[in-house]
Amino acid sequence: MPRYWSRLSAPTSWTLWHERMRVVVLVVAVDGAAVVLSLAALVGSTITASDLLRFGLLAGMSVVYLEVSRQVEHRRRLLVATDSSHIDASSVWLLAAVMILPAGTTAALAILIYVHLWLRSWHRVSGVRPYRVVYNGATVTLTCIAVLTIVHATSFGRDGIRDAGGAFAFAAVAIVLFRLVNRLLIASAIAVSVGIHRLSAVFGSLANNAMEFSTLVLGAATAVLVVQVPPLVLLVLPAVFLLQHRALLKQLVEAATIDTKTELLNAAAWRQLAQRELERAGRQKTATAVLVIDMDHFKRLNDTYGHLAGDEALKAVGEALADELRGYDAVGRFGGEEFVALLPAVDGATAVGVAERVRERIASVQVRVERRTGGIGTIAVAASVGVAAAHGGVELDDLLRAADGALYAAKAAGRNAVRRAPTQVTTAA
Ligand code: GH3
Ligand code: MG
Ligand code: MG
Repeated sequence: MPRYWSRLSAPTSWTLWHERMRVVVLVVAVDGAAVVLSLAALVGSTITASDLLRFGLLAGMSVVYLEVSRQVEHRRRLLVATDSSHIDASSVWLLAAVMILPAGTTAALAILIYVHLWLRSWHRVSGVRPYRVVYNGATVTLTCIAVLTIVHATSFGRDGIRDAGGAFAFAAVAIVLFRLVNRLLIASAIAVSVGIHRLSAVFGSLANNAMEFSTLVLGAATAVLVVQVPPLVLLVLPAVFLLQHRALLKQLVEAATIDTKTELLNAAAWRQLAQRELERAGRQKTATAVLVIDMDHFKRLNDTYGHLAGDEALKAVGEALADELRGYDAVGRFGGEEFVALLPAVDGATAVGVAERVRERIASVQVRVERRTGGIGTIAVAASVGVAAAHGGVELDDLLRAADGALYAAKAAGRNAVRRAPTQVTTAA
């Protein structure tokens, strides 16, 4: 038996069964509901020959798209260290199906797309858990059935596409419902498994929503084309590929500039941004300050609570820094347990005040960790901050050296402290 079948068809070996009880219940309930409702939809739908043709067209497009995009996907996985699986274009075909097919064929299309994705893509990716793929497929199938049910219960029928005004209203309603129902199902999984800590966990990030909106609009256009001028539906494919490349580009830029542990800038990206800010300060003769922030006794924290707890602490401190500093302050992780912030148009005295605020904020961070004895506990962390400031253009390394010296003084003074370089930094011409 091929490896992918043996991995998928052995649900007893799924890591799902090691999850908490409520996660298991949610997954089994959603998967079960998707199966039962899909069967009911298949049995209950009257499927005409033209429905079958349209189904074949959409299924064909989804298969062609996935087969061609596998090359791009393969390269993306080599370049981007992320466990996020396939860049998802399936909602193009599924939204179109919701708008023009009966529930039975729509559910069948959702299942076909997910089985194809599994066979040709996901099963090769290490770390992709089969139960999650099945759960995603189930939520998408349920989304389709729910939206179809709502749409058909209202005045929008499958013939709502015949005139321009009707098509526009129908598309708008279908897009909004599709996104809402899908996010609701995803958010409930997040709420049950890890809890909702941020609003973006419910609604998704802005970039993610923009991408999904474009995908769904293409789906609506596909529906109109399938009904009105079927041959032109092929024109949708290049547009979907463009969308995929757009998403790919965003991921590559992020991979090159963002520190995966803290989601702050990585050292190289921070340096570039800092250098640009200093050049501007040179031209405009304005002040610039740098904070170098080093965690206190971090080795001890790692030794006592383990490396994973250390990573959680870095993440929590990164969040605190991003929250405490302004949007245009460049904040980065310089390596290890050391952070840097460049504050444009801030003089030395003000920077000491900011550094003091940052130090207090870090000291108030409570990191959630799993105790070795079981259960969740919290640990406190602290950091020392070195501050250096300059007026006009200086070399970044001179500024960093001065801040490092100040950091050393803060450590020597007993840690959890702020110190400022004794003199303003200048660079010999
Ligand atoms: P000090 O107060 O003098 O700064 O003491 P310290 O223990 O923080 O300083 P030291 O430089 O001796 O140790 C830094 C430690 O940070 C060593 C390393 O194990 C840990 N560390 C560096 N990078 C990471 C990381 O990415 N994750 C975790 N968990 N630990 C890290
Ligand atoms: Mg340290
Ligand atoms: Mg250090």
